Amino acid sequence: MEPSDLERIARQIRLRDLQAVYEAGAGHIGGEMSVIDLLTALYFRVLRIWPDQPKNPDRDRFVLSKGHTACALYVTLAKRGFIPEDEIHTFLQPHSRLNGHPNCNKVPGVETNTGPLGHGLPVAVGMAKAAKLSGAGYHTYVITGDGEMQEGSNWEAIMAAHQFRLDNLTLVIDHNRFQQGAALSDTNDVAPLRPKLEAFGWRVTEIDGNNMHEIVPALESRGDHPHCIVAHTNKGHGISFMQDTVDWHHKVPNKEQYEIALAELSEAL
Ligand SMILES: Cc1ncc(C[n+]2csc(CCOP(=O)(O)OP(=O)(O)O)c2C)c(N)n1
Ligand SMILES: [Mg+2]
Repeated sequence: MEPSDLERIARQIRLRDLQAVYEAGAGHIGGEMSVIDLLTALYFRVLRIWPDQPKNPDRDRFVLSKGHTACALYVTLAKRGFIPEDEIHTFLQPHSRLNGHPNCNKVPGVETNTGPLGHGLPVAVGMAKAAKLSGAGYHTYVITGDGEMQEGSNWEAIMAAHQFRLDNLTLVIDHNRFQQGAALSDTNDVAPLRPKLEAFGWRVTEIDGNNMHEIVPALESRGDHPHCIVAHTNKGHGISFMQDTVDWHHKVPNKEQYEIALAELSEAL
């Protein structure tokens, strides 16, 4: 699929995500809008996956470590055919399998449970190491938040990935410059990320993480080391009044805000 097709799909996913968060009255809309272009490129171009065989052993592995943005993953999985599209209406409802954080025992296509930050990358290192041990050809991708990179467990995993020579692992950091209720720079500022990852022996690519023309080649790039993509994104991307403010980590739009956001995203379709 070409970048222009991917951009169209990402706009549709953004719109459905907004509707789902508004209907459910909860979600993490800012970090969902920042990560949707990355999810779209992965699921509609890069990942070797078969929605009718979610456990096929040859599938590429993908871990959404920033599990609070589960709704964006559900909408993407539904659009790709892993779950019915009309199931998105059940997001956060009693007895729904679409919980606030992804559960691999309930939702086909979810590789591992996430939500407690700082665990997805260590698990992904295990998946990539397992492929090395067994000779499997799959590639492992993981997306973390930038606030999430404050968790020390990530840095242990980063050291291990280098030690294990995991050239079959790609870490994407959704660098939207905000975490929960604060700017990254006002809390525990892990930026700049590139020199830190390079010092740990990783190959690093920096991209505009809301631009398909930069996302696709970065995700498809292969080399001799574990690969980190520092994806510069905008928290709330696509919705003017949400973009780049600290307010929209998990705030839910009121009716008036919803209609403005809906109009902006629909216009882009
Ligand atoms: C271990 C842990 N501590 C705290 C939280 C609560 N929490 C949920 S999201 C979040 C901020 C995450 O920021 P970031 O990783 O930058 O995500 P994004 O900006 O992409 O939403 C926090 C502190 C959590 N889920 N797990
Ligand atoms: Mg962030």
